[in-house]
Amino acid sequence: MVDVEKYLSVAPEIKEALDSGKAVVALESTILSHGLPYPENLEFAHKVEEIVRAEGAIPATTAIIDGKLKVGLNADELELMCRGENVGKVSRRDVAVYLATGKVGATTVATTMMIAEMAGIRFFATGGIGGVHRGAEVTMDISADLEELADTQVCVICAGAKSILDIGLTLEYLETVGVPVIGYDTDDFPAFYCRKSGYGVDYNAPNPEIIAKIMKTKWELGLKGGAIVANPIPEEHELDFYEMEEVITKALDSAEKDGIRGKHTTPYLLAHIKDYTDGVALKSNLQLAYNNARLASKIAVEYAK
Ligand code: PSU
Ligand code: MN
Repeated sequence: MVDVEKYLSVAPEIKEALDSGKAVVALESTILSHGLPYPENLEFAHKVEEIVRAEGAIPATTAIIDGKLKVGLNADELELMCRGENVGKVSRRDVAVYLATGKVGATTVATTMMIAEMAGIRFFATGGIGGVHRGAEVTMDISADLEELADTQVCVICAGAKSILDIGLTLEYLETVGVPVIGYDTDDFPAFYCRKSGYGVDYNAPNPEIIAKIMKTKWELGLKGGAIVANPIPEEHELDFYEMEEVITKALDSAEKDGIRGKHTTPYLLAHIKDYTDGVALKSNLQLAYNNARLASKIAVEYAK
């Protein structure tokens, strides 16, 4: 028998907000445990929640702790995720294992979407999504994030995808599985640190209101799945595309030499990019994620009206 309530642990403030139809924005924890270094990630974890609140929405960071799908983490739980000791990276396939064994798990985009949908949260802000990896025609390394976007009714606000991925193939995959890719005030699909990737979006949405309306329409129709809102990094924090290409190529070469595969690939590449850029990329990463939290909150507030 399906019994989601048994596993779901929603913080009282979030439950109250959901019950009264207020805007709530989900946030992931893999970015904390496996995407950003300590202690910068801890400052980030608190600040991103403050940004959501400043826009009039309630933040809901998710994780798997003590056999529960946690929606909303307290300060100790945020610290635990940010220290990242013995914290696994949990994608859809890992969820039951982590719940049943009591292991602590950081939620990826895919898992955060799952948990958000179970709790009734429609909007989720992150940095970048997973996608089709370069060389996937041989490795078959395609993030579970893409299938989740196809199936789960959550709208993901991100800064596009890092070019550690094959962005062209990622967009093809999203088209195949029916996921709208909406640019926020842009015709270009952004490449995380860069405002342009060389690929376009399906639709340029000029404001949060229209994005809320598109999502309402999709879900009123009963269409399964979510959408991507691609929000370019603010110009003042943008990095040079060609310099980042060089850094990413170097990280990919290093991963190849070290024989990195599967779920370890993305965290490995992120950590190496950070090291190669001496913290410059880290600063941009934080800023684009704040920017996404701000937009996600505005959309969620519109949707709640
Ligand atoms: N891309 C980033 N930063 C991240 C991630 C992706 O630029 O932190 C994280 C997200 O949690 C995403 C996960 O869901 O990595 C994807 O991992 P994989 O490629 O193994 O599916
Ligand atoms: Mn993968």
